[in-house]
Amino acid sequence: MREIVIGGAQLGPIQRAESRESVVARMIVLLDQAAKAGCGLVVFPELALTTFFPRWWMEDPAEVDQWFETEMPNAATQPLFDRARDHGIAISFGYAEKTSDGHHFNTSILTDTAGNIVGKYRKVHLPGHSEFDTERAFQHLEKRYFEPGNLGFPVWRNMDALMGMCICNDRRWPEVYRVMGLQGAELIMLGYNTPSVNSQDSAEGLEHRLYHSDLSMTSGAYQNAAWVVGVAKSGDEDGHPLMAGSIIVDPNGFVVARAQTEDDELIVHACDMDLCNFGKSTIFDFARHRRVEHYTRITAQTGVEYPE
Ligand code: CDV
Repeated sequence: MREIVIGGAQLGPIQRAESRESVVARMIVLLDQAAKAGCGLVVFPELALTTFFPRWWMEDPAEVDQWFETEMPNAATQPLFDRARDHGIAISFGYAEKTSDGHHFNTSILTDTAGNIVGKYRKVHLPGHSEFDTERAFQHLEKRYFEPGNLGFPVWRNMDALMGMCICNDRRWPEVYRVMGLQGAELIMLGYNTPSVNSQDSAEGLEHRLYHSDLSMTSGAYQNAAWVVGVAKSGDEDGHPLMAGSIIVDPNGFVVARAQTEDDELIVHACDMDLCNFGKSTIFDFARHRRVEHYTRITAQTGVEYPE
């Protein structure tokens, strides 16, 4: 048995005016709860340190850059790293990264239990658009503010397990899980900011969004015999609702923990990495069963090519 008690630390809304220091204080409260619950690893959402700023149209590069971190850890996040190290808890969280040579990415990092960064991932699938869209009720400008990630989908050995990360929209693409599955991933962590419905919209709309989020993660877990931990930033950010629904999924595709609120909330499950062994050695024994000669379209084309 290789058990890691994992916490999914959902964050409620972060208003545009809220400082990083204030958000980090909220994250530390969740971390302390996780320590009490015996967690060895805690996963926080995508862009955990700020509001979901890609909804705002900005033209001035200095205004854009205020949302980005140029180093990690930095003054605002050092207390989070310190508390995690004191508790002996590994953490993963997302933030907007500006590199020393001026590139902008939507990034997640993973630490070991001593607070050292052992993995970095940069979001590959950027949803939305890059120009102001007059047809939209609100903007989704990830394609404007970020470049597609350039690190692929690496998997790291950490805490005697094989761990990978992806971010939000990535979770909807089966290729993401499979590329990590092909490196033996036993745990895939991700955070998300997914727009929800407004109060005047139908409840069915939210039900569908939650279902599609679950479906993406449960199928990714099952088809690669890996644990998946998906953590939301949720609730109303300056009038823009984000859905909740953070979950922990076992390697058989079953949801074993689920958030009940749209606020700061910790979900916890004791995840045995050895539970991945059965699926990886039977139905999803890739080496025995995959037929790559028939999969060439997957990397040879992006859009649909219809038959004559
Ligand atoms: N932050 C995201 O990537 N959000 C997308 C929305 C825009 C569809 C998501 O896939 O949840």
